[in-house]
Amino acid sequence: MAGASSHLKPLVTHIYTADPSAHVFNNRVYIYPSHDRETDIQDNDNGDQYDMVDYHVFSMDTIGSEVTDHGVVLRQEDIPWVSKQLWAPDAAYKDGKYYLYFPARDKEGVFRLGVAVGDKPEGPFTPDPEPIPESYSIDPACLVDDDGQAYLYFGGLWGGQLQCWQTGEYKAEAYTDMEPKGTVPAIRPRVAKLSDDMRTFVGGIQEAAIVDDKGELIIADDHDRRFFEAAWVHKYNGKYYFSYSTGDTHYLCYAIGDSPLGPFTYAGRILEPVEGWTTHHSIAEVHGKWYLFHHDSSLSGKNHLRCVKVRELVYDAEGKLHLAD
Ligand code: FUB
Repeated sequence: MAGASSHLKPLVTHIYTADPSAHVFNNRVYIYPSHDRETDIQDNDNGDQYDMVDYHVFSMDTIGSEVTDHGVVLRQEDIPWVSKQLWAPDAAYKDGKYYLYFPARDKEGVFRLGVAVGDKPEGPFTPDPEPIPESYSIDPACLVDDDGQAYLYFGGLWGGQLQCWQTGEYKAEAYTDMEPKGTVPAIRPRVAKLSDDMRTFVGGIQEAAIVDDKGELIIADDHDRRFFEAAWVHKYNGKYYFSYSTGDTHYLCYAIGDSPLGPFTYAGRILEPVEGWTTHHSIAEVHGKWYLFHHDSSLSGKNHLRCVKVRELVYDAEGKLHLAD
């Protein structure tokens, strides 16, 4: 089992990994991370330095046990619509198939979401030849609810281009504004229901509201609480926990709702800033305990060369989340 300070250690050190999406499939823990790589591209607010070209899958019996690297399961060169930047992925299981969701820039430089399908949780995954119709921005995260309905959450500001889609159409000129300012509502994360075959949206894309304890939308200037990227939804005691990164203030926060579509009421921070600019995570129950999977830059000291770590989480009597160690 994990030792007292095992959360300080990267899960793997032979490659750089980030944005871990963790799931238990067939009683085994699977992690779907980004695969960071060396580049000469200088750090910028666009995230150009995150120049990834493939995905690996990792698995282990349980937290603290030996990690298996299943190797490359999807390559940029095998996805016809992609030009660059395979960013944070997620995976889901439904009706005998495994689905790998991923963001990447299309040939026009616009971030879209793709899906690739496999027969096993460790892949390999065969990508659909086109991105998911209507999809945009980054960081897809999939929740398959208890009734079998699947939801895809997504969106990310700045280099993730969510600010370009405020009218429902891509406005390239909004790219450099980065995001609204002042007391107007902050840009909201997106959610869409997935079709039974998990490859298209049904019913359109909705904005998921994150509200304060008075029910007011979080405002644009509230960078300590507004959504930036890294959406993740898990279910606990019948409630939907929407967690996310605040980007430039470097927190992982969460909000709780009664519906998978929101609204979600802000509930606090899960993680204070760690080493490195980005923070991105997932939350999963593994053999009766809950864990936070996240990354930092401690392995390299460089923002774009990150490493995945895992920490235990506990709930208090009110359902609030806390780090266990
Ligand atoms: O890994 C590339 C990007 O950095 C992700 O898509 C964001 O969430 C941030 O972690």
